[in-house]
Amino acid sequence: MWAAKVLACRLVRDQSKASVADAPRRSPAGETLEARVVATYGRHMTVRAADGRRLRARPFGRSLTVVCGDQVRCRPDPRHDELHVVEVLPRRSALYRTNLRGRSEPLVANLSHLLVVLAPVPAPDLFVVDRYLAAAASAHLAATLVVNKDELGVDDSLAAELAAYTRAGYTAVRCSARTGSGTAALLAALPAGAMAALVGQSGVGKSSLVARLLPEEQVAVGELVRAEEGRHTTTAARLFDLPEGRGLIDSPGVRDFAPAIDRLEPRSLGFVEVESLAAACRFPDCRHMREPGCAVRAALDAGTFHPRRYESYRRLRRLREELSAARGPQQRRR
Ligand SMILES: Nc1nc2c(ncn2[C@@H]2O[C@H](COP(=O)(O)OP(=O)(O)O)[C@@H](O)[C@H]2O)c(=O)[nH]1
Ligand SMILES: [Mg+2]
Ligand SMILES: [Zn+2]
Repeated sequence: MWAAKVLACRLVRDQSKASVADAPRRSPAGETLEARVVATYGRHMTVRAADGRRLRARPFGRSLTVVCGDQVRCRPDPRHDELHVVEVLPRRSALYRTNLRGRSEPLVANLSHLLVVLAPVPAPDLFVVDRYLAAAASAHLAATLVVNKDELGVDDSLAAELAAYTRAGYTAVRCSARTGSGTAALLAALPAGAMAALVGQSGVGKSSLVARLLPEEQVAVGELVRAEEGRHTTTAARLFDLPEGRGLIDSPGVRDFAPAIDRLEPRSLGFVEVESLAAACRFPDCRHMREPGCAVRAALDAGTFHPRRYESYRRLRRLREELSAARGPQQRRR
């Protein structure tokens, strides 16, 4: 206990020493090195040092949350053949969600782009798509819709939904990891230096797209590899290098996604249509639910705002209120 305290003090001292803006990447005194997290497996991870070495690491202490894309400071753990992550450097951006305990947590960090993947099968849950788009807009990430498995055909109702996204200003890239069609357009959607994450429901083909773009990489696709990996080593997220300094993060499939409510843009919740309409609402704090003189409701009545997108906005507004109410008593207790 006492030893742990002393060690903690020493780490803090070393960290403060190392946080000088132009400190060398490897400081002999503290023996720390800066690295980027390129894969996470539960609490374990792989980091890549500045010289390109890939090393195993794990966070030092329970309170440190480290995600794929993070830039971290590490020190060797002499007892194990791995590094201790002692500090997460400030994130330029991150995708945050509300976890099952109702808390906000980052999923991936230092992104510029979010690629929200959907497919004709499994049947798309567009409310999940909308919540990813809302989180992206609120975090100032560029978002692109990726419609995979295009060779299976897009039915009229999905085509109508895609048209609504396009009218709202989103780009939808149609592609197929199976045939390779459209994958060049997908790459072209990412400018040089972009850091993108593939997100979306399980089974839409995120890992298959990575495998198609980077055929030489070992990418876990579908159930087969998941079983092979076993329960304890399931990859949470993995960063792949693309040409022109671009990066692509494959994240695990999810059934649902709730954005971090405290990070949503308060006026529009990250709905781009609402953002452009809200300036014309009578009240500056209009929630666009039942308020008089609401420009969002007016656009809905006039048929210029897609009803399903508005329904999605309303559900997220309610979810945000429910989650804030649930958080209330906790905060009072502190
Ligand atoms: N027909 C078709 N199937 C695909 C395509 N891309 C992926 N799949 C299949 O969809 C399933 C899930 O793919 P996976 O990449 O693991 O999805 P992830 O959960 O989003 O990473 C696998 O059986 C793939 O073979 C595609 O373009 N067309
Ligand atoms: Mg996958
Ligand atoms: Zn309004």
